[in-house]
Amino acid sequence: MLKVISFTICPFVQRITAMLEAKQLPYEVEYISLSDKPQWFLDISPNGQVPVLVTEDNTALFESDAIAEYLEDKYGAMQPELSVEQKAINRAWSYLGTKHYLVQCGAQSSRTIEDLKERSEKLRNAFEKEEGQLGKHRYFNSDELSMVDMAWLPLLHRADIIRRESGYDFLEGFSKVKAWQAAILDTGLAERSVSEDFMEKFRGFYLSEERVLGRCDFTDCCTPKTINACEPACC
Ligand SMILES: N[C@@H](CCC(=O)N[C@@H](CS)C(=O)NCC(=O)O)C(=O)O
Repeated sequence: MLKVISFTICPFVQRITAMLEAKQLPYEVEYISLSDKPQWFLDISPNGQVPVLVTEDNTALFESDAIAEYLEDKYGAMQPELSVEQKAINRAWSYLGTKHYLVQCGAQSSRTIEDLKERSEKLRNAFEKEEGQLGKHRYFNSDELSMVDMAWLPLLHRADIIRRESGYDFLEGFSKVKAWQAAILDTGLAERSVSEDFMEKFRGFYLSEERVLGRCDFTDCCTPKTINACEPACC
């Protein structure tokens, strides 16, 4: 059986587990501590990072882009009819999403309003680009799920959690991205691609008292659009 080596709140892992769920492939997950990586993991992960996918032939694959392409090649593409150009475009939009995983982690980790402002702006630049692409279909460029939807799923899932838990909406003003987010969350893939204790771990890390998103209630308070001129009374 396929096996994913994972860290509970890692978005790169979630992209891969979401693909496995979308393709309805059976897999098991082994969680490791990133602050105390086991030697067996270092032996199979040249970059020392998760995800690692151990294939049915017992080959260890690393780097989420490579793993995502492997799953497409080995188990059937999500959009089998794409031209070479459309595949390249999909890869590029997927990359724009995955390139922002750590930007979102940074924004969520902000300890001050100033940090949150600066970091959300970077993240929102990517959502703004998406806003210009969306609108014709249910998902990214089709009424069927694609690689691009899987690459953006962790960002959209986390934006939804942050809005529900803190009132701060990374997607404020992006109506098409919000519709896309709703369509993707409606599939149930976001919940199915994380572990049962995901919310507990996520809250413990990003919504603790140290983090501005944990400390403040942003409902009726600073928003990404007003944050420049905002004197937060909510913190
Ligand atoms: N480029 C890698 C990035 C993966 C990544 O950054 N994973 C993080 C966890 S979310 C990690 O393993 N960090 C541990 C480390 O860098 O030592 C990929 O796409 O797979």
